[in-house]
Amino acid sequence: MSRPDRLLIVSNRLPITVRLEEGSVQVSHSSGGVATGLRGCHERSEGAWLGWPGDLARLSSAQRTELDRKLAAQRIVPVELSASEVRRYYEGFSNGVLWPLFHYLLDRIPVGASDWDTYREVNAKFADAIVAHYRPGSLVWIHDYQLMLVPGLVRERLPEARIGFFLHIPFPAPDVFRILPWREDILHGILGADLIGFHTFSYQRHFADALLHLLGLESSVDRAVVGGREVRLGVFPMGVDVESFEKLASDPGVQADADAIRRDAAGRQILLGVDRLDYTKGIPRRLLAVERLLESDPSWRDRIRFIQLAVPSRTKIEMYQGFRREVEETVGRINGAFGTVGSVPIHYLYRSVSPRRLVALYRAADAMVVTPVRDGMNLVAKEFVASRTDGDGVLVLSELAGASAELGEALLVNPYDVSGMAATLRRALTMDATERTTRMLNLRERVVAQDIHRWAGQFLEALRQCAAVAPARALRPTSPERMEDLQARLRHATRLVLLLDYDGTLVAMPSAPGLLPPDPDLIDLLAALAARPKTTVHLVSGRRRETLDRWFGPMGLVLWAEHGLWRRAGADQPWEQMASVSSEWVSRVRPMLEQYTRSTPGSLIEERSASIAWHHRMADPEYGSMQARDLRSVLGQAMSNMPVEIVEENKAIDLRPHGVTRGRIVERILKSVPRPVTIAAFGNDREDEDMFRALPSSSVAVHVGRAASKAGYRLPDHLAVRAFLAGLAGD
Ligand code: ADQ
Repeated sequence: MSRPDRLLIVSNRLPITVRLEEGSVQVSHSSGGVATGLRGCHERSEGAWLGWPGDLARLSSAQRTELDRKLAAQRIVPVELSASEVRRYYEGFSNGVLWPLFHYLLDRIPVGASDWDTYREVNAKFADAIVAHYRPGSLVWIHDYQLMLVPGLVRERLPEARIGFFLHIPFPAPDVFRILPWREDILHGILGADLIGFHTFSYQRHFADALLHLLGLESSVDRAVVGGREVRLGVFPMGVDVESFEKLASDPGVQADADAIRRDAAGRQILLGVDRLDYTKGIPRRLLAVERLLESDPSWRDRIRFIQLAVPSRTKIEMYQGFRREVEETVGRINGAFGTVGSVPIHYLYRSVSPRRLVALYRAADAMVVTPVRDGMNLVAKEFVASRTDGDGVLVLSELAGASAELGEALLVNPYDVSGMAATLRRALTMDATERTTRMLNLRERVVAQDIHRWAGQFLEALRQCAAVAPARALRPTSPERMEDLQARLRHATRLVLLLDYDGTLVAMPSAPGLLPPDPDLIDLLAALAARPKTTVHLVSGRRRETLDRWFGPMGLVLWAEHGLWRRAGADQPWEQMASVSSEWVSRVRPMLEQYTRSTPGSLIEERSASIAWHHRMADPEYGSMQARDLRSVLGQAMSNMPVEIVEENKAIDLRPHGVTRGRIVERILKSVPRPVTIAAFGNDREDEDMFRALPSSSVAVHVGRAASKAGYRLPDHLAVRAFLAGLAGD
C-alpha cells in the first residue's frame, strides 16, 4: 500500500470483543477475515473504526468509562444499539430477510417479516457517526449487507466524501433481488458510494443488471453515472492472512496436534468440514453425501472419519435453532446406522476452536469439504490451502461459492447433487499423490498471491484513484473564466483545426437518427467559422454521406461520414473511402436486427454503406434497454469471429467494421496539416473519447455533457458549444 490516508472503516461488528474479567473490562482483538485484513490499514491510518461493540448494558458506569478510554486509545468508535434495535435491524432484517434472500433461499424468509424501518433508522445512526468523525480528505470504507443504506445517507450530507462499499455476500440475480419490496431504496443506498466492490464478476454483473432493470440506469462494464457522479464497480476477491496460517502450519506444537488427530483416526482417512452453523453452508446435504458414500461400499465404514466443526452462529434466531436440530438429528441417524462399538463415522463438534487447533485440523485432513449452497466467497477453503505448506490435501469445493471462481484446481461440486458429491468424495479419497500435489501447488500459488492484505490494498488504491479521476466537481462544467482563456488561446492560434462532432455536440441528442437537421443559425455559425483565416472546420459524424451532403454539401467544411470511413475534403471534392472494409456481414446481421425491431415498438434500424445500427431511443426505456442487452449478447456470440465492432451507446447498438474509429481521423489530419497547429476537438460520447485520446498534448479536448471524459474542458450542452464557437467566429 502506498501513502496512508485517514481511513474510516465502518462495519456492523467492531473487530474487538469486550469481556469482564474480575470486574475489569478487557478488550481483545477478534480474529477472522475482515478484522485481520483491515487491522493493518486501521493502525497505519489516523482514522477510526466504527461499529457495534456488542451488548454493553451489563457494564457499570465506571466500567463504561474504562471501556471508552480503551476504545479511544485504539481509535475505535462504538455505535451503540438498543436490544430492540439489535433484534429488529440485525436479527430481523439483516439476518432474517437480506441474508436468505441474497443467498437465494427464499423459503427461509419468515412470512410477515418486516423491520425495514429499524434497518433504516440504524443505518442512519451509522451515517451520523461517520459524519461526526469525518474530516475533509478522509476515505470512508463501509462494509456489507447490514449497512447498504449508509453510503447514500452519507453522500447526502457529505457530497465530496470519497466512499467505498464492499459487499461480502453474493449479489443475487435481478429476478431474486426484485422480490425485496425496498429494492430501489437499497440500490440508491449503495449507489451513494464512489466505488462498489464485489468478490466476483458475476455479483458485479447482477448488480449492474439490477440497476438497469429496476432503476433504468445503464452502466458500462465497470461504471455508472448517477446524477452526474461517476460510480465505479469493481471485483476484489477477498483472501486470507496467508502469513499467519503458514506460521501456524510450521509451528511444531501445531504439527504435533495434527499428528495426534491422525493417530486418533487410527488409519482412517479424514474428511473435514468447518463452518459457521448456517443453512447456507450446505451441511445437511454434505452429511447425506457422506452417508451415500458409506452406503455405496460398506468397506468405507472403517476407512473414513468425517469431522464436522460447526461454530455456533446467530443462536437467537429461531430459524437457526431449528436448523441446528436438523443437522444434529441427521448426524445421529447416520452414526446410528453406520457406527460400530468402537467408533462412529461422523465426529460433530458444535463449538469454536482456536486458530492453532483449526490449522492442526486443516493439516490433518485428507480432504477438506466445503459445500455451501451459496457463499459470497468462503474463506475456509482458502485457509485450508494457506495451511497446506506441505502441498498435500484435496479441496472439494462448491461451485456456488465465490471462491470457485478462483480455485479451479479444487474438485468442484454441485452442492445440491448428493450423489455427485458422494462420487467426488470417493475421487478425493482415492486421488494419487502426484495429482494431489499438482492441484494443491497450483491452488497455493493463487491463494498466496491474493492474500487479505493485497485485497484491502487494492480496494483502497482503487478508491483513491476513482477520487482522482472523477471527483464530483470534475464532472461540472469548466468555469467561464477558463473557457474565456481557452477562447483567447484558440483565437490567437497560428493555424486552427476545429474537429466538431454533430449529434449531441452541435445539436441536441436526437430521438431517432435523421430527425435533427441543422437549423439556419448553425449553418451560419459553421460558415463563419470556415471563413476565419487559417481555420479548417472538420465535421465528424456517424451518419451517411448522403445526409451530410444534403445538410452541409456546398459549405467549405471537411466532412467525415460513418465515423471516418468516408471523407470529403471540400465542396468541390469527391467522397473518398478511407479504409477498405467488407460489408458482407451486414446482410447476415440485418435479419437479427429486424427481429428485434419487430418485437420492440419504437425501435428502428439505420443502415449505412458499411455499417448498421439498431436504435431504441423512442422505445419504452426499460423494455428498450432490456431488449438492447439481449440483442447485444446475441450479437456478441454471433459476430465473435467477424471483423466487426459492436458499440453500445446513446440508446443504440452500432455495428461497424473493425478499425474505423474517430482516433484514425485525428491521425490522418496530423499527417497532412502543416505545423504549428492547434487542434480543438468537441464531442459528447465514447466515440469522441477515441478522438480525444489520439490528440497530441498541445491540442484541446472539450467534452459536452456530464459523462466521464478524458477531456480537459467541459461544456454543459450543445447551446454552450454554439455560444463558445460564436465567440470564436465573431472576433
Ligand atoms: P462467513 O459466512 O462467516 O463470511 P467464511 O468466509 O467461511 O464465512 O468465514 C468463516 C470464518 O469463520 C473463517 O475464517 C473460519 O476459519 C472461521 N470458522 C468457521 N468455523 C469455525 C470454528 N468452528 N472455529 C473457529 N473458527 C471457525 C462472510 C461471507 C463469506 C465471505 C466472508 C468474507 O458469508 O462468503 O467469504 O464474509 O467476505
